[in-house]
Amino acid sequence: MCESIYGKYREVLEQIMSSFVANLHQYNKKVYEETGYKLFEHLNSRIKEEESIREKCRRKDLPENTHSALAELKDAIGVRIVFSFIDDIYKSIAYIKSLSDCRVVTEKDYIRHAKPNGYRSYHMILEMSVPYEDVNGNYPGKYYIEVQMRTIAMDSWASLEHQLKYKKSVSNQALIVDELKRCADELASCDVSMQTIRNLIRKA
Ligand code: 0O2
Repeated sequence: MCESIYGKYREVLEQIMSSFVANLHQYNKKVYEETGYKLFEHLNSRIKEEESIREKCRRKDLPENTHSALAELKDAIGVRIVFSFIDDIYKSIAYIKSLSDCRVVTEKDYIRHAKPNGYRSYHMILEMSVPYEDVNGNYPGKYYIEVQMRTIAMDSWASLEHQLKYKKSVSNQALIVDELKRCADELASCDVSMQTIRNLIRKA
């Protein structure tokens, strides 16, 4: 069996991911204790699978090695946080930005600026400064985490749309694409209404 592309850093990646996830759960708990409401519904985290990261190296014309996987590509660690309400996404972004060991490398607000296909989500690449050596020999090391934040509606839409990618030939492709776009826009409008209703309930 060939060696993992993550080499000796695999365990470090797991540790960085668990500590970031634990921090977010802790924050969710604190907000719940203060307000009686959860900030986010749930979160999933993963180390990108061996084959996916190798395929991404090939797609980006990078050598298939540990340096590419950890320093050139920045989504070896992925965390997806799913919320009920849009405002809570922006509140969590502010919290993540306030963390002392974390620097935001890129941000893409596909919520305010949806992709043409209707995809909505907020993406951040974080550079974490951690007490482990990194692939460039730095200590503290720099490791990256891709964070995706979206509402429950955006999340179920993205899962459905993702299925299209894995279908080789789809009959009615154009119709499906149109319907997905229509559905994304309707869901976005419901997300805004849900937020407004919550605000009204809180004010009442
Ligand atoms: P996977 O297997 O999900 O991780 P880059 O990461 O820089 O090469 P890009 O497209 O510039 O790619 O980054 P972006 O826009 O931040 O998207 C990164 C991830 O968001 C993708 O990861 C998808 O998971 C998700 N995503 C982006 N656009 C769409 C979309 O239109 N539909 C769906 N369902 N998901 C999307 P990967 O690496 O493509 O794949």
